[in-house]
Order: sequence, then C-alpha cells, then structure tokens
Amino acid sequence: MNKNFVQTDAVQQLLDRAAGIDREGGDKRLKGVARDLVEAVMQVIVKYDVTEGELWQAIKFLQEGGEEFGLIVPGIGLEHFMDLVTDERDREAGRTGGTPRTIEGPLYVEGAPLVEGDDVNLTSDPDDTGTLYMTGQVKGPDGEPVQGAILHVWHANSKGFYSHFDPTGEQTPFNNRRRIKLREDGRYSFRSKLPSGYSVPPGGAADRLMKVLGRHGNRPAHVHFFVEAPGYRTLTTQINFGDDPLAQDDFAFATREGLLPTPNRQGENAFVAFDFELQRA
Ligand code: MBD
Ligand code: FE
Repeated sequence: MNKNFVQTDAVQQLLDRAAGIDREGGDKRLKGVARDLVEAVMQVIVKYDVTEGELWQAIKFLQEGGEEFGLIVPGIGLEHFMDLVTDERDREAGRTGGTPRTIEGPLYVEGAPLVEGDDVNLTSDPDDTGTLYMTGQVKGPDGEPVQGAILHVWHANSKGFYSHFDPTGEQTPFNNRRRIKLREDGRYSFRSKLPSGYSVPPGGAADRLMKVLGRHGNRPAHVHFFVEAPGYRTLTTQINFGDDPLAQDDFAFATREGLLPTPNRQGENAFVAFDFELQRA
C-alpha cells in the first residue's frame, strides 16, 4: 500500500482527534507524546503490512507481559538508550568526566541496612559460592576523597537470583543488599557471596520476546551501585565481570568500557579493586 498513507488528511485528522489535540483541557505535552507514539505505531503497521490479527496478538502480549516490562525495557535497549541520552545532554551542557553511568535495572530495593566499617559483609544467607572481595575509593574530579558518601550495593546470589525477587523464596530480605556509609577518606571494602549472572524467568514475556528475536535473556555476573555524597552528583552504575563469557553479550546492554574489571580469582574467591569518580553536583 501507499507508503505515505499515514500522512493523508484522514489519518492525520484521526490522530489529532484521538490525542485530544482539537480540544481544550488535558495535558498539552502528553497530548503531543500520545499523538506521536500512535503515529509511530501506524507507520510500523503500514511498513510491515501488519494485519488486524497481528495487532491483537501484540496487544495480548503487552497485556500478559505487564509484570515483566521492567525486564523488557532494558532487554530492548531502551534503558541503556536513556544512558546515552543523558550522556549526550551532559556533553551539550559541558558536563563530562567521572565513572561512566549505566542502567539501574528493575531489581533495586530501597531501605537496605546501613552499615559501616572495613570489610563489611553484605550477605545474610548462607551460600555455596566463594566470596567476592571489593575495595576502592570514591573520589572527586580533582582526585580528592569524597566525604560523607553512601555506597548502595546490590547483586544476585550464586543462582543468579536477587533477594525480594527470588522465585525459590529462599532468601531473607536484603540479602546481598546494603548501604555502606563511607569514611572521610572515601575508601570502602566489603565482602559478599560471589554473584552469578542473571537470566530472565523461563517462559515469561521477556524470555518469549528474546526467543522470537533470536536472542537470549542472560546477563553476565555483575554488581550494582548507587554512589551518593553531599555536593556531588549521584552516580548509578554497575561493574560486570570482564572474564564472564557474556561480558560482551549482555541482554540488558549494561556493560560499558571502564566498567568491566576482570576479577583476580584465587580458588573460589574473587578480588576486585574499583575506584569511583563522581562529578560535582
Ligand atoms: C538484572 O539483574 C539487571 O541488572 C537488569 C538490568 C535486568 C535484569 C536483571
Ligand atoms: Fe542486576
């Protein structure tokens, strides 16, 4: 059919009316967003000759997959796209430098225990893996130690499951999740049971989507961080293990240059030294 069909008067009028653009009231910005989103879907329908049956199949997928949108958004690259958008906006504003940001993902939980000291233990539950030892320092743009920092850490257990989201129901709340209050020198050191990579729930919406795209829903072993301190911009980031086979094939596109340390493995334990550099607020 005519590739420009969406541009015809009848369709353009339909779009304006459907988004309430021809009326008073409502939210002006959202009207524009809604209109353009629907228009983009219409363009896809025309380009791919989508049938009515296929449209309803897609709607059914969206309805059933609702609970897994938090996984689907990183899986289709949208969450990492927002990293790239933020980077670009920063460049335009002349804000550069510091540890790269990368996606938060859907598995952070607020309110983890606040702990302090050296070599703090993040793991509450027994686990059969070795131990991850991490050390480093939070610094500012001039190499100065950042004072009053809080390091939020969260990661999966040896089966790739996160507390609060574990289908086996085996983990106590906040296992492998802590907020670490850092000293005035910005240094941190913690130990935690070594995480395995994450996989989306088998047979779920994210898994089915990955399969029809000829992809997989797996992530390399990784550790998430927020780093916050007064006077500095909060950093959302994570490290992915550089020697994980999926280090360059992360279904969530979270791995970035500068965030791929290779652990120093000794027996079943692993040691990672990693410094964070924050931008000033
Ligand atoms: C994860 O552990 C994760 O970090 C992301 C981004 C998506 C799914 C699972
Ligand atoms: Fe994760």
